[in-house]
This record gives sequence, C-alpha cells and structure tokens, in this order.
Amino acid sequence: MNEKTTLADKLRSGKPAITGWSFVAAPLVPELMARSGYEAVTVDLQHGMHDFASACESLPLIALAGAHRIVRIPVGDNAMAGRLADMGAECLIAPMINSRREAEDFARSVKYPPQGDRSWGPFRAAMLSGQTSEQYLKAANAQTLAMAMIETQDAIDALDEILAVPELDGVFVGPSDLSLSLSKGGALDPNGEGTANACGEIAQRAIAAGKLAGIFCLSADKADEAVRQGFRLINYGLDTIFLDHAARAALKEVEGLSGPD
Ligand code: 3PY
Ligand code: MG
Repeated sequence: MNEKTTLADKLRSGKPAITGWSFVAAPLVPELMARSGYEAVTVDLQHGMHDFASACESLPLIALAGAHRIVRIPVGDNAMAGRLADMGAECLIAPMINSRREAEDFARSVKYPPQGDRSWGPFRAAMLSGQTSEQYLKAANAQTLAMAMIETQDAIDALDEILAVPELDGVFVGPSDLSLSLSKGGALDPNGEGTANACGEIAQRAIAAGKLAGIFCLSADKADEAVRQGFRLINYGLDTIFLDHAARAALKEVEGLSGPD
C-alpha cells in the first residue's frame, strides 16, 4: 500500500481524525475497528492488554484495512517507542510526560538524527508505508508523530517547557488522570467542567506553540466539545466498552424468551 496522505499531513491540515482505541490483545479486534471505518486505530500498551507481539501483528492488519496506526507505549518506555515506530506505528503516544526532559527523551527516540537518536531498522515501517528505505528515511521525521500525554498538574506546570521541545509534534490529553491529579486524588471526573476547562486551556496553549493537540473522549458530546476546543486527534470508542455494550444489548433483545413448556 502506498500511503498518499499521512496521518501527520491530515492532522496538520487542521482536519480532525477520529481514532478507535484497542485494549484487547487479539489483532482481529483492532482490524475490525479499522474495517468499521475508523480513520485510525490506537493500540494501547499502557492500560490495554497489548504487548509488543500483539502490536506487531495488529499494525499491518490496521494498515491493510486502510486506517492509520497509532500506539500508546507503557510509561517511560522510549525503547518501545522506537521499536513500534520500526513496526509501522505512525504516531507514538507517551503517557505521563511531566517535564521537558521526559518530553525530549521520548520525542528524540522516534526521530532520526539530527532531530533525535532513533536507531536505523524500519524494515516493516517502510514496507507498510509503501516506501523504499531511502524514501522512508527522508520522510520519517515528518511522518512519524511523537505526542506527549499531558495528564497531571506537574505537566500543566511544565507545559511551556514541554511545548518548547522542537522534536515533539504534539500533546495528547488524558482527562481521567488529569482529573485525579487536579483534585489531588479526590475525584475521578474526566467529563467534569473543571477538567474540560483545563483540557481547553492545554489545547489553546499547544496550538499557540504550533503543536498538534489530541484527547481521549468518553462520549460523543465530549468529542464534539474537543473539536471546538481545537483538538484534532480525537479518540472516541474503546473495544472493551463496545463489546460490553453490544453483549448487554443483545441479551436484552432475547430477555424473557422461553421455550415450549
Ligand atoms: C486518561 O484519561 O488518563 C487516559 O490516559 C486515557 O486513556
Ligand atoms: Mg491516563
């Protein structure tokens, strides 16, 4: 497959992209989400059950289904960011980035010199993007996005310094952790007004610094609000929630069925 418009190009053009989110480490699941029409699918190695092996299998299936490939790495695992970029992830999301140093180390792990320290070996990534090694090397730093999750008070305090990291493409807000941190552990309130205001401010500051902004949304209304706040990479939809809701709905349909006495 020769990718004409990259995820990076789409997001930089100002168009929102909706990503589905996969916890379930069976590669068929992210593939199904891609085939259902999601523009991108995110494979989650932080809170999801995915690991390197299931991510390696999932990324080509997402690509074959015509969707963009995003991965969330475990906290602090920059080696995994480089490995999954090699396996074809077009966007790496790093959770719990709280300082300029953390943002810089992460972003440099997915950029080749002179912007970073990524080590050479993108056999799978070049193949999935339909590029020769030479073409891939030329395009990689621009087309492989590094997004730092902003989800604590410390990250907000360090936001200007984080946004000043040239190798970083954008920030991605985690409203659940953010609400926990802002309330000092008092409330898990990802959809609350205070959290929404903090999210909106992060988006505005990111945009003013020339960075992309993304966010995890737990409802269609929050996704709509996020787009109005300036976010462009929007997660809406999680495989485990889909399965849970669909299973309950199916059972409701046959509730009370009883065979002949
Ligand atoms: C958060 O809301 O904290 C997230 O990390 C979303 O996955
Ligand atoms: Mg989080």
